[in-house]
Amino acid sequence: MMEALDQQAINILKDNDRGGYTVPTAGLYPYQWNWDSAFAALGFATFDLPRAWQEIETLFTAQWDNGMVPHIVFHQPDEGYFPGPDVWQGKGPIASSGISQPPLVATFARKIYQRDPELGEQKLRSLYPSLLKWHRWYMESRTESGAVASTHPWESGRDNAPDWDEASQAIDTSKVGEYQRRDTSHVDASMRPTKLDYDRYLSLLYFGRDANWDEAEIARNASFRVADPTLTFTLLRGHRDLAEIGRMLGEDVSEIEAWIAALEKGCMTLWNQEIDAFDSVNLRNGKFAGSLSNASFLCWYAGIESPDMIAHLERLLASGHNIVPSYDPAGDDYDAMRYWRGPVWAMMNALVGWGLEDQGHVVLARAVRQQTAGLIANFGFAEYFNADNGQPAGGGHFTWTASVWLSWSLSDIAGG
Ligand code: 2M8
Repeated sequence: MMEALDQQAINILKDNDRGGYTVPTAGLYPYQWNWDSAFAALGFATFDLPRAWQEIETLFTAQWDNGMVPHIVFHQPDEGYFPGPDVWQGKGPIASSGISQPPLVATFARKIYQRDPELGEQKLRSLYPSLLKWHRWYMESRTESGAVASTHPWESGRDNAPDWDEASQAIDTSKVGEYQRRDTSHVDASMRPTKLDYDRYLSLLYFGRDANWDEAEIARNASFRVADPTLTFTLLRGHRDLAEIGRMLGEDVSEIEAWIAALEKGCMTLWNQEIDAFDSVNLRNGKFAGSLSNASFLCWYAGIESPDMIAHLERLLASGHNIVPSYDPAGDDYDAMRYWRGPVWAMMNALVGWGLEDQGHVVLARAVRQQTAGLIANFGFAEYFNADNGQPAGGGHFTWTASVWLSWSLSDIAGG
């Protein structure tokens, strides 16, 4: 049975391959997404290394002159997704959105390199300047008060997380006008963001676009700017891996070492003593969101220890919920089925689990891995899973869930 699941996962990646890049799932997400592609590359690396590298190379063909790597690359027009390229009007060499997404690529490229160092070194030598430029863009344009700022809920990748609720109240939606959503024609509306969420997403998009995606103008005047654990922890971890890559290539990595030191200190600005957890901060008024999310548990992935976060994870494990829920089931805004407000995401579990493994928390790492394997084995390769009962939710036949299955060798542990 487990071999059958391995084969299913391979088939999902092959089915979602559009020639050089992979869509997250057909229909709902018909383009190339940034952090989804990082996972796709890891998945491909288990059976087709050249195709794994190609995924990353294709993503970087969309890199902007300022270093930003967009969150969506619109390779082929598709009426099935909104908002598309005509709405975003990105400024890169090919049609794209105007914001980025959590930078997983340096870390995952290093993992892929380790499978074949000879091919890997050749690939990394040509990718290294582009990776460096992207990380530098994050440090220069987005690092504020120590941590990394998200300019749009879509940039953090956790679209409708409770983290943004308070900060989003400042977004003026009065001029958004009429538009036609496409997502709710693919999946049930109860599993997706609300109409108010979408009005806000569009208002922020229009602001950035009308500012010609000028970072300084967005930093000064956009109504939304939130320091976020997803971006901060993934960038810190990405810097560590980029520095290792640079050393392997014989580069001077002192600039990256300074970034690591800055973010090690800066990520502590996300520590909210009221909930004893890493949290998001609204940079417009300094308020914490008060949200324990699955991104709070990315501290180990970033190489940051925290006994309090261990205690939270143990509490969640003991609570009987599926772990790791995207929002604390004990919190007021918990919704077991609605996207980033409760459900479990296999790809976030992988980041949390790999962080725990790296930091030597083997028992907890095994628990996260085992639960992730169980969810997929029982409920399939869903986009995400109900945190109360494991029911599959959102899109199916999903690239990053298949990639997690393959790259975390979940067939070795499922049912065990
Ligand atoms: C979701 O976000 C997109 C917008 O970027 C959407 O809802 O249309 C998020 O889960 C995001 O993290 C993910 O990268 C994307 C594709 O899987 O879908």
